[in-house]
Amino acid sequence: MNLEKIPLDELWEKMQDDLYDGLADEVVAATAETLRRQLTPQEILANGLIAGMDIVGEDFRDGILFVPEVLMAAKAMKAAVALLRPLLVESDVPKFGTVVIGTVKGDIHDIGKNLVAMMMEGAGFEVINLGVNTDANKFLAALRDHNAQILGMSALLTTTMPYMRTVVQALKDEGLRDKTYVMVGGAAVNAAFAEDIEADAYGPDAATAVSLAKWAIKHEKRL
Ligand code: B1M
Repeated sequence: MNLEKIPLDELWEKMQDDLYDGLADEVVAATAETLRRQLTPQEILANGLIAGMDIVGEDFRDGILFVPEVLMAAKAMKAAVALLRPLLVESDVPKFGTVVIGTVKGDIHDIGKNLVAMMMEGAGFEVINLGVNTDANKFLAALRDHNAQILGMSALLTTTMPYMRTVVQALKDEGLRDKTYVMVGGAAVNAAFAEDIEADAYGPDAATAVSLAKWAIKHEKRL
């Protein structure tokens, strides 16, 4: 199919359908075409990839899709995000702060957390990405080893988000809480929960997470 001839709204629809079907090559090709049309990574994520993944999430919830299909969709999304990565991380800004980020213990969802990490890099942060299933000791060791000012935790499951409270408590126990700006996010989390566990900020999306982190550094919050 000649993607260059497809109107943009149909291209978004195709990208979402192909993501749903886990067709990585097709999703990558559509992503490349949107880049050729000079759309921004943020537009591509919002209108194509994240929009497609939201549909996958709904059908996963409703028992229409199962783990193997969702894994295929996640693989396709990751392949497309790899194409956006150079644009998301490219930055002439000198590094001005360090962020330790990870998905909390028990949770292996990493697409959103990796987007936050990439966009933080693009904004000029040094990012220590600890991956998934990260326990409190690992978060604390990385904060110390890298002298990081910001801790970012991601959780997508209602069963794993309470672990964020455990990490905040560990920071308090180890005397690191006052020097660390704690940000939380991920589909399971909301602002009320962030406040309840005494995190400093909740990021509903990657762009907001970056703005909050920049604000924290600028205003020397907990540094
Ligand atoms: Co999972 N899963 N999953 N899954 N999965 C959800 C989260 C779910 C909502 C689906 C559903 O039922 N509708 C549901 C959770 C229900 C709940 O707890 N309330 C669910 C479930 C139940 C499960 C399993 C338990 C299923 C099972 O095995 N029975 C299992 C758990 C595994 C585990 O972690 N232990 C499981 C497994 C999986 C896969 C492995 C198949 C796969 C993950 C692959 C991967 O990540 N490598 C998967 C996927 C893909 C999803 C959905 C469909 C999509 C998640 C995603 O990548 N979204 C998801 C449905 C959904 O969320 N709508 C679902 C796109 C991504 C860009 O968004 O991660 O939210 P998100 O990130 C956003 C913001 O939240 C924010 O910025 C990002 C970009 O804007 N953000 C932050 C994220 N982290 C942040 C941190 C910040 C700030 C902002 O500061 C530090």
